[in-house]
Amino acid sequence: MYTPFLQHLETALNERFRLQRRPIPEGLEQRVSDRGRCPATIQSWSYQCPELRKIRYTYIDAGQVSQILNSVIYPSHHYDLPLLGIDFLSFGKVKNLVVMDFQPLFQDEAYLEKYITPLKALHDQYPDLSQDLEMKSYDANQYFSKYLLFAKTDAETVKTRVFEAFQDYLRLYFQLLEAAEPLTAPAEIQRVVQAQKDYDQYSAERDPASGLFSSYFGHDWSERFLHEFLFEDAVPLAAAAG
Ligand code: BLA
Repeated sequence: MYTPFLQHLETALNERFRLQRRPIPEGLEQRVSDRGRCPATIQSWSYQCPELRKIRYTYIDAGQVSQILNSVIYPSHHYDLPLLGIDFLSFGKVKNLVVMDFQPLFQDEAYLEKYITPLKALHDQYPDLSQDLEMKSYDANQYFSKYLLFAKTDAETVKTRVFEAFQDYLRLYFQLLEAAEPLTAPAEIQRVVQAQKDYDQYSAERDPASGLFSSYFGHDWSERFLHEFLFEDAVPLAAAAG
């Protein structure tokens, strides 16, 4: 379902950046489960380059049962750019949930004007993919922009409109990155370091996928996947407490 998206993401990255593999902890790169109704495979990739300190994407293929593409791009700490967040989920071909956003690190006016306002023109082209759905796990006002794509749609629309929107959002993101001025003041860079860490902490604590991971791949593997790969800069709650 999302294979063309995955291929486009890889091509777009390789056209623009000199990617280096970023190591994925032992055992987390790939896993196969036969617990569900359909065998499920989860596979992840991770890269870095001078402009982007962590690019990660994950594909879950459980055949007819579910197909998921999830990705986050973290710019280097000397860019205060939003993170690029992608979460495309299909369950049984009938339920398709697509989310894509420039995920703001800060919510002040000046920041939003600089990095989110440029998204408006694109967003306006896809009213069908901007459905104002309610978020249950996340707070829509933290790490999300008002111009996110957020829709429940059908498989045909995924292939056409969502694929177009995905390419457009990705292109604009790379344009903003190209135009961005690197930060030089240590305090400003430190602020970005902290904001990206806070994003990982927030996301690790709320990720609605942990139940799905556990059911397919077991609790222990899922915890490792969450804390050692997806959101590796989050401090596990138990460690934070004690
Ligand atoms: C929702 N994302 C979900 C759900 C799952 C995942 C299972 C719930 C779907 C449902 O309501 O039935 C899946 N999340 C994943 C997977 C990974 C993950 C597979 O992190 C990792 C491999 N989620 C993101 C990113 C964004 C995001 C980067 O990981 C930003 C674009 C958004 N996912 C997002 C939103 C929802 C969601 C907004 C709806 C949740 C809500 O209602 O609060």
